[in-house]
Amino acid sequence: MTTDAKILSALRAQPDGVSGAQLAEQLGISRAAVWARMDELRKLDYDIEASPHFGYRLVSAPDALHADDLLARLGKTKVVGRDIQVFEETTSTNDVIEKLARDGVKEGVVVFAEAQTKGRGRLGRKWMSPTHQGLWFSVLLRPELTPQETTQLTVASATALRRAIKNVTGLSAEIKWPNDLLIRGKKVVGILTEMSAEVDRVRHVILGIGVDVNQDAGEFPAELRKIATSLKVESGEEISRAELATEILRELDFDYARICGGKFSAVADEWEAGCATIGNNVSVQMGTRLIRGCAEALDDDGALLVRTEHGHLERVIGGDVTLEK
Ligand code: BT5
Repeated sequence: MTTDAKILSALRAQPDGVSGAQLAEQLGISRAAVWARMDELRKLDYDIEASPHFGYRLVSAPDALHADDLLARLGKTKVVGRDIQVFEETTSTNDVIEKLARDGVKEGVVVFAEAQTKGRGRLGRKWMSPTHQGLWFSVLLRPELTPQETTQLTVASATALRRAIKNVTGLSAEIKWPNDLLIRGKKVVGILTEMSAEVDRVRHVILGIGVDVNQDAGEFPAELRKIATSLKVESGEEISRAELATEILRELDFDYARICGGKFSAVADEWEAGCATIGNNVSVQMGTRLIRGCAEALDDDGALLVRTEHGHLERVIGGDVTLEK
């Protein structure tokens, strides 16, 4: 943790105030150095009160994402969020992680961008990533999975995101296989899983996650208004993106540990319970092929099992699913 992350962490742990002397001792720096760091944090819009009696007190934090702040809020995790980087703007956070992966960086690093100029969905589709309004981020993972098993990670991400959204906003989102979370039928989260693999071994997986947080309904472009929503629209309240971000990373870390520990079936059970797809009639567009049927379950790799109109059980590992009414 950086010094600023440690300071923010200490301020959060003692909301009534912490003395300069105590901070200096805890951090192994002089009181003057603590004072100087507080000044820098204030420049980043942290409202930090200083009084001779109570010491330093964190009154409020800005809504902007700061790596130090996120690390301080998150605390220790097993893998996800071991390192966090925040960019004001980038093409796509998946691109940034791809570079880090090729440089041999360890798994668990997370890259957030306040805005993406080339945010992408699957099959070259665009992902709108307006400045400061959502969470646009990617996670580098190096799991010991076969390429076929990586769908498990998309499934795990969806369950983790669902829990985090529930914990922070109270909202219940529904999962739509394989990579969407919906609220009242409208998309609020999209997940893009990209990987680099050999025939039977995964080199790395990049989980790219987009969460619509604080947009107002009218701020979505016309083509998205009918199909997309934000947590603010659904809850009627502005959401702290930093709080949501750390809750998501914590839940992702938990589910990643479950997957790595061979407990995918527990994740899959939870996924099925929160899933709008299972038990429903669906049509699935897979390239040029369209199949229709009833989505019955997930298999052990996270693929969707669809009983077709002709009674066959089809294993679907990719494609666009539409829920039939
Ligand atoms: C997805 O693709 O849903 C995956 C989206 C992943 C975005 C994250 S953000 C961080 C990381 N960096 C990236 O560059 N990407 C990832 P797909 O299922 O193909 O859905 C794409 C479709 O969703 C588009 O064609 C639009 O119809 C719709 N869409 C675009 N922007 C949206 C938004 N902000 N909210 C809801 N729907 C959106």
